[in-house]
Amino acid sequence: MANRDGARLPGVPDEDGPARIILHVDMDCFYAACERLREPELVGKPVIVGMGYEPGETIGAVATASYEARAFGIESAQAISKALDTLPRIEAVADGEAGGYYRSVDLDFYKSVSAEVKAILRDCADTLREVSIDEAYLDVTERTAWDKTADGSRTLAEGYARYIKQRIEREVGVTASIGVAPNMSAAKVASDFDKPDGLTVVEPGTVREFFAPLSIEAVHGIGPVTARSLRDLGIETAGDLAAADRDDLVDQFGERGRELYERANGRDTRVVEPVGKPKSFSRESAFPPTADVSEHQTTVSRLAEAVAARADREGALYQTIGIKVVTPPFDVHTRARSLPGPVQDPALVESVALSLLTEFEGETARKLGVRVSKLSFAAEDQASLDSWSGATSSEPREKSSQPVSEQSREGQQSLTDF
Ligand code: DCP
Ligand code: MG
Repeated sequence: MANRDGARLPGVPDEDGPARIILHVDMDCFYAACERLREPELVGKPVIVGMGYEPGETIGAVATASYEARAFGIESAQAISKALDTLPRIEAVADGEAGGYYRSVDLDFYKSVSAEVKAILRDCADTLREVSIDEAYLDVTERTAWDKTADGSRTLAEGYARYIKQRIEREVGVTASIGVAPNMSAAKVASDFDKPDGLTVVEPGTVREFFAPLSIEAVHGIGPVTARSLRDLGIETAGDLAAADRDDLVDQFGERGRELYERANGRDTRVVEPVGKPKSFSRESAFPPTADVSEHQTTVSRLAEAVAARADREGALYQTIGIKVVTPPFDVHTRARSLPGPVQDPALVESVALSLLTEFEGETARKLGVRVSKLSFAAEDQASLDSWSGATSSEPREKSSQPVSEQSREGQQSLTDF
C-alpha cells in the first residue's frame, strides 16, 4: 500500500498513478451564510433557516442553522417547532435572553450566491464537478503541486486552496471549508474535518493514516444502516475497515464492500468529471462603491478580456454577451445582447460590454461582471463576422439589447447562470 514505508515523498506517483490534487469545497452553513450577506447584523447570531417556514409560524423544518444555533443543539431536518422550543424567536424573548433569528428559505437568492462561488471555482480548476448548491470537487493537478514551499512548512497545494478560500470570502462574502487530497473520497472527508472555515490537507501516501482513527460513518458512502452492519462485524473505525478481510466485505456487501474497503485504504480512482459542459463563462469584480465612469469602463474592459480568454482556452464560441451591475446595497441588474451567430472575438466582448454599460452612466456600482453565454464548442460554428458586424455598432440601446432581468428578486433569479 502507498504508505507502507511511511516516508513517501509528496508528488511521487502512488500505485494508482501520478498523485492528483483534488479539492472538495463545501460552504459553511450555506443558507444561513447567504442570509447574513443581506443582513450583516445576523453575523455572530444564532440563525435558523426554515423550509416551509413562515415568519411567526411554527411549521416547517430546519434547512440549516448557523454554528451559533448548532451550539444549542439545533440541526438540519429538525422540526421548526422543536427548534423553537430550544431557542425561541428573538422577538419573543426578554432582553438579554438567548433567542434565534428565524428566516424562510429563499432558494433563488441562495442560487445566485452559489453561482458566484461556482464561477470562482470554475476559474480555479482544471475540471469542476458541481455536486449541490454548496458543494463541488475540483481537480487542480495542473494548477499547483504537492511540492513543499521553499521553507518546507506546507505544500503548494495548501497555499492554492487557501487562495481559493480567500477569493470566495473576499469576492462573495461567505466562507467555505476545503479538503485537499490525492483522491475524491479523501478530499470529501477532509473538507468536513475542520468545519467551519476549515482547510485540511491529506498528502499523498497519508490517506490511510488520515482515515484510520475516524469512525466508519466518516467514510463517504457509509450511512447509518451500513454502519450498523459493519459494527456487528466489529468494525468501528475506518482503520478497522481498512484492515478487514476484503473477501468477507465483498461477501457481505457485494461490490460496495470492495469499494468501501478500497476507500478506507486510501484508494479511489474516480476522476473529477464535469456534469456537462459549462453554459456560460463570467468574471466579476467587487470594489468600494463608486460612480466613476472611467473606473467602471476599465473594470469592464479587464473583465471582458479575462472572460474572452477563458472561453478561448475552453475552445468555446459564444453568441450572447452580457454584463452585471450591482448597485448598493444588493440591487442586481443584468443586461445582455445576442449576436446573430456564435463567435470567438475578444474585442467584440469588450465593445458590447462597454456599450451595455453606458445605460448605467452616473450610477454608483459596487460590483461589475461580464458574461458570455449561449456557448458552442465546435469551431466550425463560427459565423462570418461580415454578415452581422453592423449589428453591434456603438449604439448602446438598440433593440437587440435585451434586458434579461430587472432588479432585486427577478435579477437574482437570472443570476443562477451568471
Ligand atoms: N439543506 C437542506 N436540508 C437538509 C440539509 C441541507 O435544505 N436536510 C440545505 C441547507 C444547507 C445546504 O443545503 O445550507 C447545504 O447543505 P450542507 O449539508 O452542506 O449544510 P450547511 O452548508 O448548511 O452546513 P455545513 O457547514 O455543515 O456544510
Ligand atoms: Mg455546506
